[in-house]
Amino acid sequence: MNMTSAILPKAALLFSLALGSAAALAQTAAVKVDGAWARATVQGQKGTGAFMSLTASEATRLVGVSSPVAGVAEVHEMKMEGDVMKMRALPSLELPAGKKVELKPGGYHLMLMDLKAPLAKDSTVPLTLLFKDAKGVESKLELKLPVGTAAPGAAGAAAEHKH
Ligand SMILES: [Cu+2]
Repeated sequence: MNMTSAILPKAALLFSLALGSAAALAQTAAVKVDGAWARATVQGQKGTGAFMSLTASEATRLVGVSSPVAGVAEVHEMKMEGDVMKMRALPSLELPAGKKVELKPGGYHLMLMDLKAPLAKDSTVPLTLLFKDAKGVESKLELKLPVGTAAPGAAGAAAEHKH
């Protein structure tokens, strides 16, 4: 437990630095986020995924992601190549106007790597999404994702099922 308290202030500092450097960005992205969550990790695990659905009011692209808990964060795509599930980093993800784009296990996802501490179930993790529109104007979105072992909706459905 001492380890957690030692790591947290550092993460908070990194986060405020990241906010400071991004202060020049004028606007907040007009992108709706639903069902966002990050997958919990165990001690020693260095990478995990974050998932959500994104709906842009005007066509834009997701060009970057960052989090104070991860040394490296990338937009990833996962798909079958023959019999093998492969994962690769995408330079950007198209978000057409009004169309819901799902980031979910087995498909597009946000990859958090070089984790500075395990992501504990039922905690939250800050995440910043960076968008670039057709005119090249950048905007960002600050999120706080719940950490869990399954999508929030799926967990809720499972809980209801017990009654
Ligand atoms: Cu990945």
